[in-house]
Amino acid sequence: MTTPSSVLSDEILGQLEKQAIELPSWAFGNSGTRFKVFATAGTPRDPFEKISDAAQVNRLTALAPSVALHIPWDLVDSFDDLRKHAEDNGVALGTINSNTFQDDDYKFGALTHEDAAIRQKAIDHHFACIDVMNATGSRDLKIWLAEGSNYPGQADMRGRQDRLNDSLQKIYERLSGEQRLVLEYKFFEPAFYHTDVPDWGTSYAQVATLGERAMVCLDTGHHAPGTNIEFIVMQLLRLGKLGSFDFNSRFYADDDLIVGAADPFQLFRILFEVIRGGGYANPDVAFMLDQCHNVENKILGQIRSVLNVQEMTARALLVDQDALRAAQVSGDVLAANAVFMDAFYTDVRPALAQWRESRGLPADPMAAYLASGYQERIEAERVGGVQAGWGA
Ligand code: LRH
Ligand code: MN
Ligand code: MN
Repeated sequence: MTTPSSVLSDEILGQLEKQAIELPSWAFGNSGTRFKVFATAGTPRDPFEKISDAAQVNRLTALAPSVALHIPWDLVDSFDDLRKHAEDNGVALGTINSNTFQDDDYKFGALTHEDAAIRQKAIDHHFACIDVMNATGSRDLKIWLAEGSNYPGQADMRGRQDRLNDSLQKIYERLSGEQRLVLEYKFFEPAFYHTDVPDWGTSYAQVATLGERAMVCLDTGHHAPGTNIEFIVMQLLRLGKLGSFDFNSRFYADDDLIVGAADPFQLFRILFEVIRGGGYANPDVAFMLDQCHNVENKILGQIRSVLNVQEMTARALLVDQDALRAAQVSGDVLAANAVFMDAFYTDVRPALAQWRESRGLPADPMAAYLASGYQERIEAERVGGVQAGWGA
């Protein structure tokens, strides 16, 4: 029988120690579908409480040292105070997400709008986000655009692409120093006929014209069913343009379920290509979650998520690269596939639990959270938690 410690070598554990997964502040707020948002006891009432909850995830797993904010959902009077609160809780403020999808003015577009005044309003919002970044010390401005059209003929797709590039250029020019712009794509929703940034190719075409610090964000839930996402990962890494991941999982559309829940094998294949392409533990490729916990406990949902990423990373690191390469070169199809699958089927959980304990972390972070009393405390203290933002 294999002892847990023999499954993961010191070299692999050394790699795993470098893992950092950013949590989304909105995962801690109430969320739901367009049919119903279920309120949960203990839900944060403000961004400070969201950060406190995120810090629990990091305290128990040492995997989540930063938290992404969404503006205006996470607007506060003083970002210096929020930054200090995060630091006091052992985490940092991370990516700043802009939001041009909840304002009546943006009904027919924001950065692509026909009206220059509305485009400028959307550009100004991004300037305000950059001001926030300057206060929080954030590196990345993440832009996801809800822009598109519902009916053929409704919009001048070509003109919108040109205006988008012009708007992005203005935003990019406002960034300073090490700051980056990451442009997220999504194949549909809320627009159903055409979307202005529907795929990685469009995002790449747009950011490639901006400059070195403009990259693509790959949200795993934003592809048509059946898409080979790991191929896209490979290609963007090859082009040096994979800036960040929004991890989540899905059965149907943009379900925003716990990463690795719907298709663990897909997560393994993605992480394998990240490692193969030099994107692992590489500061240029940020790992983030973009999820909602509609019916499950939010803090536990986030703990489960980062553990899923850690487990699947460990398995991907287990792939015997030399054996795989030899089988590929010799055209041994089944041997190559077997090397791949051997790693995927290795249960790394006992070894990870043992390793966690050796580092002073709980072997079972989920159980440790439940035993900590934190959930009971927030349920007693907090009344009237906020929605994640969707209903706002
Ligand atoms: C859009 C998206 C994008 C938003 C987030 C709340 O579907 O993935 O990243 O900022 O959801
Ligand atoms: Mn996303
Ligand atoms: Mn999404």
